Amino acid sequence: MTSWRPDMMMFAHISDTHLGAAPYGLREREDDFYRVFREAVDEIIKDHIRVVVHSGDVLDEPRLPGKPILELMRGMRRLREAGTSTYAVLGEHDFRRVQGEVPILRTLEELGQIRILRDGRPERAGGGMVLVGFLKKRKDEIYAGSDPLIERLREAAELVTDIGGSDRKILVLHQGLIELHRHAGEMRAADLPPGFDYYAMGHLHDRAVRRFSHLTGPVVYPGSTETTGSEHIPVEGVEKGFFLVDVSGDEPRLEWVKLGARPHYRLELDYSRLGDQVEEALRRLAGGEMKPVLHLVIRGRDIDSGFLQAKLSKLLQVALTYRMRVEIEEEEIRGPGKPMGFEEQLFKMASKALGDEEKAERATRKLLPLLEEGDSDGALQLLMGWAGLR
Ligand SMILES: [Mn+2]
Repeated sequence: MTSWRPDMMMFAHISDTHLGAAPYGLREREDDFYRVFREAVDEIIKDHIRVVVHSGDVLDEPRLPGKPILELMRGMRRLREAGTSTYAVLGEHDFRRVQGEVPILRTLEELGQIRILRDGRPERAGGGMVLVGFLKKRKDEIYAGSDPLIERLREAAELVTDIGGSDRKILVLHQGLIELHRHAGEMRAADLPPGFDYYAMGHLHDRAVRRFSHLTGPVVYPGSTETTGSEHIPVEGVEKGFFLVDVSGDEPRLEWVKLGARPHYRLELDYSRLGDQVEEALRRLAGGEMKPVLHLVIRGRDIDSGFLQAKLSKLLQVALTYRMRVEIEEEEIRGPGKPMGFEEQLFKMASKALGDEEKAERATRKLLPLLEEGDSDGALQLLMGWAGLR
């Protein structure tokens, strides 16, 4: 950001840094998470950003060895020394639901390195920005329970309407929206309250910026800063980073800051042309700055795992590691000569079950079509006729 001015209302929105994660148990992958985190801190300091909003999952686990905590503390100390304040909500990876347990982030707060947003309590972040955040809630705490989140959100929205009109209001949540992710989503966008200028979201690891007609600001997921494994991996790879957000105007302006995360590519391979395709991939991926992680999809039939492994292991010349999924192509079921149709198969099965071709004929060619049409009267008459009652 070259056009920064001291009067700008700006913050960095980052999420899901998952420090301490080591996908596939690889040391290189653990270091990737630290590297992009340091890079993010560098960018934030370089751009003179005074406020950082972290939407949760700062750490990968509530209990961690010293290394990730040291990385976090160094980053936070550098930000503090640059005059930058970091505000965070806790994601499910940052704390354990155990009575009396103290989250690691709470110890950093004690040192003045980070501020944890307390449920529904507005916090002035300086620069005319007001933050309201909530600790990660489980599905059963969102819509039910003694103190459902949706009620608290409504209260929070009312609370911030009383705050001066020129202030910018930012809601910080570590929750997945069902509209964006069917499986990882826990709540509906419709249940987010209007009244905020920006909805700083965490939990979903794919980047997303969405507008909903009932809301007064964009709903933004920067996604995780490194690839964690829950993302959709396209053929062309994923991009990781965070947002710089300028809320000084009527509309928030977002600037994407790309981080040097390790590349992840999806590679679709046809078993019958495996050798050629592997060679082609070797040529294409050679000489990259950082060895990628490959997500292979192998399609074919009569797959020999020894042959497969031998061919694929060549990819380790250019890739850090690879994951693979094998999709077996089913052979079509064919009768002698021409393919057997569905009705024919059904008739054969019915004949076998009833032990009588005539009954099977009646059931599949006369009764079934009537039932399929929902003609229960017709079906009943037919049955009564067969039973000699009509
Ligand atoms: Mn996460």
